[in-house]
Amino acid sequence: MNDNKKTKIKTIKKPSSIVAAAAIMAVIASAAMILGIQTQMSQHALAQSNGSNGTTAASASAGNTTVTVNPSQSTNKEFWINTVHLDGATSLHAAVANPNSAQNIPTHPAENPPVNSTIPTGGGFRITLPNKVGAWDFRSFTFAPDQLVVNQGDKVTLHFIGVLGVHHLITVDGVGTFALLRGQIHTVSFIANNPGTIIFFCSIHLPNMVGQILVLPKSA
Ligand SMILES: [Cu+2]
Repeated sequence: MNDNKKTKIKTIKKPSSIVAAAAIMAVIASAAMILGIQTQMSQHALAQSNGSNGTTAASASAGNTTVTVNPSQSTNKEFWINTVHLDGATSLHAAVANPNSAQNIPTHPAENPPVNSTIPTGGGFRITLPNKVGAWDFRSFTFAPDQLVVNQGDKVTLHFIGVLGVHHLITVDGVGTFALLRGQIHTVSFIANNPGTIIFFCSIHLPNMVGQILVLPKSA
């Protein structure tokens, strides 16, 4: 229901003033909520009356309310981008092996890290070498999502969310650079005037903490 609501709000034509926009959006939001509740109730009734076929009928009914957005139309595009690191660790069972507990008996010893592993410098990767019981881990930083697609002329809003990693120093090419700590949200907005690719990256965690915004050319 949230997705439907967002789509409805975003397809409203550009209002003449921000105050008018806020008022209209508030009305639309409450209307969407009421409609959403009614749709849900009628789907429930439909599902009940159709018996075993109810799920299919409800899906078809919801499908009829889909709003089609013209891809060449300029709209506001809003994204929430999390800072993430992926961690791969050796079997912890090997590290906490306890002969008195059947659950903690390791089925195999911890594997060794690759001998000739070449990890790029730049801070985006981290490997911790095996400890005294052979446990080691490997970390890779990234953004989620890291691939965005917008249309030329869109107003693009990016909310960067500090989730994993203590500290990031993020640059959105042509827009600006800012620090981001865990627990912070930093928002940037810009108009995607030119078709092409806009890069965003964290200079502390290169080369892998990088994302791309693909700006599709406006159709003639
Ligand atoms: Cu970073």
